[in-house]
Amino acid sequence: MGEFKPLVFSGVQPTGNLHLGNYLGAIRKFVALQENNDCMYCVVDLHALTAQLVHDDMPGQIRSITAAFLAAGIDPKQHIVFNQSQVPQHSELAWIFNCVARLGWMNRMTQFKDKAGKDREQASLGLYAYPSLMAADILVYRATHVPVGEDQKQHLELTRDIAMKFNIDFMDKIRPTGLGIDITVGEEPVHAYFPMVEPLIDGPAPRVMSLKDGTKKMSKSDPSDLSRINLMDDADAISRKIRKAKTDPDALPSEVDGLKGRPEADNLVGIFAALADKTKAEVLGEFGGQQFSVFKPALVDLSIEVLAPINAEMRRLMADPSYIDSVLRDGGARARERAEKTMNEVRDIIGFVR
Ligand code: AQP
Repeated sequence: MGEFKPLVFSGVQPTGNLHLGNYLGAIRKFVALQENNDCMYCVVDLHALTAQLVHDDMPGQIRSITAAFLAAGIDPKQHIVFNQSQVPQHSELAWIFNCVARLGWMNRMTQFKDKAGKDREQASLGLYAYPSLMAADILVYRATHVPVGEDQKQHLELTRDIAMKFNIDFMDKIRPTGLGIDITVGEEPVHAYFPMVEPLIDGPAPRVMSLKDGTKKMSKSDPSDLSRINLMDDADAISRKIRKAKTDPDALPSEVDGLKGRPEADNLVGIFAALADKTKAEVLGEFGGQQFSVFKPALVDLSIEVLAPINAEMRRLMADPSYIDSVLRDGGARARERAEKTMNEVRDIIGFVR
């Protein structure tokens, strides 16, 4: 039995303002993981076309996500920071995965159902095939660990299904190449070319909810700007949004169980816990029995303390687009080299003449 070399990969779409959900659910985990892992962080610009085909300022959006990665503390020299469109191998592998994935699997994707809305006939083929491109983004590097928010869990299960089917269907072709590794999936021994990726979803805020509705996730595409805290919001905006955040009339409970059935309270406590690097129980230990009139100002202060330095650094970096572009070019070149190695192996496994 062998093991795949550990590699962390994740991506963020350049579709609008990054918010606290993207930061706590994804980017902050990216930073923590770089301590002990080889990491690749990607601005997934091809995915952005599934949300909207024509963007007013695509270069600006790509640079702002890159600036957020760097401002949060990702080291682009030690690790790889790049934008997806610089590595055409993602799209090539996605096509192969379109032929591996089954329609029945794709039809179960809840994010497609949510994003396509009622008029599915008008949704693009790209939106439907998005999870197959996401599988390719990860597997073109044979990445093993993927830090994401909870909303991406189903897409990562699909990535595992695609990897498993490829490994099984091509097992007899993989074995003679010597490129595969013997692993067990559940009870089943598999000679695998692609690893079974592990999602990294845990933490106190795997799903940050809207400030206006504790049952909806905080999202870039929510039409109400009051629903989210953007990483580019200044202190006044952060304060206004938290003060206006929906709550209920009761005091905070002293135990985590008391948050059940109180989605807005649960969300604000979760945000506080994540920002303070504490558990919800610890936060309630401090604020249990207090009214929101006490808790909200403390949350405002903490949010500003954590976000202000990131905000300032993002602004500084955004003022120097040529530096950001050089980071992406350098990362793109290093990513292409790795991706081309995988694609040559995949081409050989499939039997394409080259
Ligand atoms: N509310 C959230 N809580 C925790 N994590 C979240 N993520 C997104 N929203 C939350 C995580 O952020 C990473 C990047 O997401 P993305 O931009 O690639 O796509 P998304 O999940 O579709 O994000 P948005 O903000 O909700 O965008 P729109 O409105 O365009 O759909 C992912 O790891 C995601 O899990």
